Amino acid sequence: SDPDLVARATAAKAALGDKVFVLGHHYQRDEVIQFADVTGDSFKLAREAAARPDAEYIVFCGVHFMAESADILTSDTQRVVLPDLAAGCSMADMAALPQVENAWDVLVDLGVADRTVPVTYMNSSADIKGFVGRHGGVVCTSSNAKRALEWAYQQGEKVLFLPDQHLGRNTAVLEMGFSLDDCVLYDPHKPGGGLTPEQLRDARMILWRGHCSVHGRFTLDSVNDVRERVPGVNVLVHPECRHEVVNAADLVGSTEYIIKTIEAAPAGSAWAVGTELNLVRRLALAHPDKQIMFLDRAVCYCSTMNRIDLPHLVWALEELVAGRVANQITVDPDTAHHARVALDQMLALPG
Ligand code: CIZ
Ligand code: SF4
Repeated sequence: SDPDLVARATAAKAALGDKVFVLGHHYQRDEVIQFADVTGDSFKLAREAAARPDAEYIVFCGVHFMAESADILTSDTQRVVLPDLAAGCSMADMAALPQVENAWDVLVDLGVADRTVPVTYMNSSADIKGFVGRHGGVVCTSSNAKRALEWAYQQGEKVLFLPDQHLGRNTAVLEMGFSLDDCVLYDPHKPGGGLTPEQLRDARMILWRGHCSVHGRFTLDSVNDVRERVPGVNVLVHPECRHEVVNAADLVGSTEYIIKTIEAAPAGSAWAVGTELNLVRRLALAHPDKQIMFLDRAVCYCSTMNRIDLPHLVWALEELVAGRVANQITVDPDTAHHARVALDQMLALPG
């Protein structure tokens, strides 16, 4: 990266000292990750921020919903900064609050809402987490989705799973023994979700029609192709991938699981990894004794994650040095309260 920008970022961090804490999501660019005080997935990062109450400024190198979660979990005196406000998440954007409220109204009209528990993936806006908290539901991550769903099915008979259809389906079918027919896909752009009242009444799992534009790109062909090219390769994918991809993979898990698996892998082993490319490239560089490759031949970064680059980070830090808090992310107190309820419910999950 540009030596002048590296020097400026270093100087700004030094000037701010313990007042600033920089969080770097695993999918961030190398030029940004080098300045992260801690790296992790969105949930780990939000908790790290909350565990540092002395850090007045949390600079979140990640996407918007992650900065919101950090604002919800940190104290009122801590301020969360997102270096580029355009760093959103296409998956989180696929579930807007009015759409989810509409879907709930459909379930109310059918008389099944009181038996339905909403569960939302961490990758959703604070508004959606707040909705879920208001309706007795829970947040989940890709590492505790099964436990969250097991809890939800103790509270009710049906789950409305937001916003990632793939995480919901993969968890229900591959980890909980549901059949594909137990799941229906609710399309927010169609009246009634594009489903008949019978389908909505019978389904145990109502999956929101959302997906990750990065993980959704891996196909069964990507898996077959790499197995042909690299005999003995282990295919390791994130549960945001399509069902047929996860089904064909050898191992599936969260980013933290992917990192631990690669770290523990024997020298000489070969791995095709189906997750964001910045992380896969860093894993390959860190483990030259293992053969680590991207699952697909095409390059796929998360374009919104990549909006946070070194110039944006330098700008955000230098603003703080100048006494200005630019790009602060705040969640209104009422939404934050209910979102916190759903997050705390996740923290209270057994196991
Ligand atoms: O796909 C993502 O954006 C992930 C893995 C987010 C997260 O929870 O860290
Ligand atoms: Fe959203 Fe997918 Fe990017 Fe993660 S990788 S921030 S889920 S678009």
